[in-house]
Amino acid sequence: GFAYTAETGHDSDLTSRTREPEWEDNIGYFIKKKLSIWCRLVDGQWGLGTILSTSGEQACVLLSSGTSINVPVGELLPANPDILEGVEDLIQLSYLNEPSVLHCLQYRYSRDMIYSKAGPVLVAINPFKDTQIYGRDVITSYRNRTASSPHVYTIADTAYNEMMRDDVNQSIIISGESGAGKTETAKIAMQYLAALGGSSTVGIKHEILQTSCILEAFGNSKTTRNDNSSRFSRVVQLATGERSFHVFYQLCAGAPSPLQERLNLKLAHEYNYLNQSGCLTIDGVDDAKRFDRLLDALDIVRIPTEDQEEVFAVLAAILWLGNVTFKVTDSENHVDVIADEAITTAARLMGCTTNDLVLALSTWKIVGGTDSISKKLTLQQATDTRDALAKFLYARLFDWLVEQINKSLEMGKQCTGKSINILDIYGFESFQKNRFEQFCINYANERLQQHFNRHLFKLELEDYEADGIDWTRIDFEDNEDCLDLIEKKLFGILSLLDEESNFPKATDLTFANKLKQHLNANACFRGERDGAFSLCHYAGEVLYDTSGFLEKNRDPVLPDLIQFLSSTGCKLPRLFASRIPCQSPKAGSSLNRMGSIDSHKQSVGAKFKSQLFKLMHQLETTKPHFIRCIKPNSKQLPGLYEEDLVLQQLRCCGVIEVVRISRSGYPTRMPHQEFAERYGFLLMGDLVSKDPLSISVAVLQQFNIHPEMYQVGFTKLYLRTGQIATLEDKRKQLLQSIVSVQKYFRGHRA
Ligand code: AOV
Ligand code: MG
Repeated sequence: GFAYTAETGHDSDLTSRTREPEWEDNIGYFIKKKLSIWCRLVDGQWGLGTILSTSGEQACVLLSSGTSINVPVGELLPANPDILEGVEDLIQLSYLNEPSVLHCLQYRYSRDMIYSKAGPVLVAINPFKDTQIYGRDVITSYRNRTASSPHVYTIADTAYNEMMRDDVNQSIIISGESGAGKTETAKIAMQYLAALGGSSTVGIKHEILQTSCILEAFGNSKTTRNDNSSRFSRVVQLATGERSFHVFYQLCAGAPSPLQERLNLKLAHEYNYLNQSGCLTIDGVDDAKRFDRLLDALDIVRIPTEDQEEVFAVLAAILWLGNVTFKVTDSENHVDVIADEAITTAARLMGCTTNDLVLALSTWKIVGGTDSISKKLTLQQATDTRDALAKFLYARLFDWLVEQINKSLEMGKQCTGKSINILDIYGFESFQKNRFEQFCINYANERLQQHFNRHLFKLELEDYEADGIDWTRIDFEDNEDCLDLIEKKLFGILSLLDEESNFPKATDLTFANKLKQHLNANACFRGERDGAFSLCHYAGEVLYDTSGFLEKNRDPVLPDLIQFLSSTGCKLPRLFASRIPCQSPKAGSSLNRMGSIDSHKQSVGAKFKSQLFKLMHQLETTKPHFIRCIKPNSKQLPGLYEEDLVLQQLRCCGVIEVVRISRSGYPTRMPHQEFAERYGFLLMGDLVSKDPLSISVAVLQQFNIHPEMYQVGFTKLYLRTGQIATLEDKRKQLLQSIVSVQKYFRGHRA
């Protein structure tokens, strides 16, 4: 619709231009009309003011605080007229620059309007407090359409309606940095969808909501950035002030005494995997109570009691494994396992004999043909093996749980055959030091961005095609180049990484050199010094440090250890059954344990890529809806809006880009009728005989709007950015002159 009421002026000489004029060309106009501008201050912040005068490249600016300063013209940007203060959709802003977007979001945030739109995208700013904008009554008013302001509920509602109407699967894609509110947002969306289910699906409703309790207990932990962060591998090592997965503390605090006895459970501080970070509790969280809730949730999702018992046994086994210690037996640092409560309990809980577990943790069995030899491990190797086993057990446990939950939900589903997927995914990251993890995360986001661009492009095209508009003149950006750089089969970053990972003498530095050698000609790539390289992502340039790339790319998980244990007749918990390969360990498995990639084994990078492709494939069959979560401050506090932090996220999640893309075609669309009513009177001559479409065309011609700047559709007029401003200005001038004529006459009558 039409939402352009800005009082902005452009020189009328637009005819020779094919692009929106630089705003600097209009500074004279801003001075004359005393229009607001943004001025970058010495501290880097933006201040509101008006331009008093310019001389050369310098401008004298009167700030709203009352002081006047001299700044280079380049530090000024146009501000939006007051009438656009706090608009619901950033697309409505006449001037789309960073200070304007920041200000608009801040204006809304400070009034508890934490949701805004950026074209088709919902922007959610974490309030870090209870905002009273959720719950049954609010859900009802969104369902009845008595409420319509931007909200997760509108997104969920649209997804549901489109699923029912078009019989197409939907997805809600939620991204943002750690602590931005992705998981909460996903829960809010689920709440709405569950409420939509109505009374016929009460069972499902309850179940779906319970799954987040289970997934959070097993998948989340306290980090310094978020007390309830969605994490995956932090079983064996913790940073100060952080915790391992919630479920460990819940189990230790809340297990009823029979279970406690069976698992030989101690308090959390007695386990090495939990006591190393100096942080065992979270303010305001009662772990024992949470354990009771977890038990209820597991029941509701129909995980049988025996399976629940096994889950807890595996958790306890992991904790006990962490307490297993070694003593050095010779000058070469070879070790024996210390025979104590830790190793015996861990072995019992894992269903194997103490002796087998001791062997698994302290020796390598190298099998060659029919012979096999045992070799003792060094302290480092043994510790790594122990930790790898703990991580593997946990990872497998988590996968199994997810499988069970999905199965259970599947059973309860009243088959419509259609689904709404909710994707809670880490956002683009750019730190001081960016490593393999950031590389993977950003790669995933690059793919999601492409998905997003294509979707947006498609939406636009549909609109244009329906209205008979020639869309070949619309340029859309694509990030194909960057993706290509990462994914190309020959000489892509991932394939070069795999190549180096397989090469025994390779180091991170040789990898970095190889990248430089093959990719330096690529515009998205730049080889830097000290083994670093930078990539031009859609959200900005990121400098990566290659140290650790090779090691992390080699799959560290050691299923052959589990294989060994099962081959000894170990009765591992049943939940591992499907994952244990049935053949016995084969020659060369020791090589795996030294870290190089077996030809049939996928590297971490390759696995990541194939999982990402699977995900994208799944998403492509759905109609996507996007939510970008923003963290307003790094202190997890309400009411605090740190401009720099917000801006950096707006750039990273591409919010500004989104608005730009949405506006890059013909962002102003107005039905001919509406256009004719608003501007028709500007025409000289007779209007009565003309239809709205002809009036539109006549208005455009009279004001010399260049044909590049608009297209005439069957039903609507499509205008490039800024075009309507000229017409608005003329209209305003004419109206003002009419008003002054009227005043003049009224004055004379009096
Ligand atoms: P994340 O999922 O984006 O981080 P969460 O969804 O866990 O972040 O949100 C972090 C915290 O912010 C929550 O525990 C709440 O206290 C608060 N919060 C978020 N959204 C809201 C909201 N709409 N209303 C009130 N409080 C909110 V991570 O999983 O760390 O990337 O890995
Ligand atoms: Mg999360």
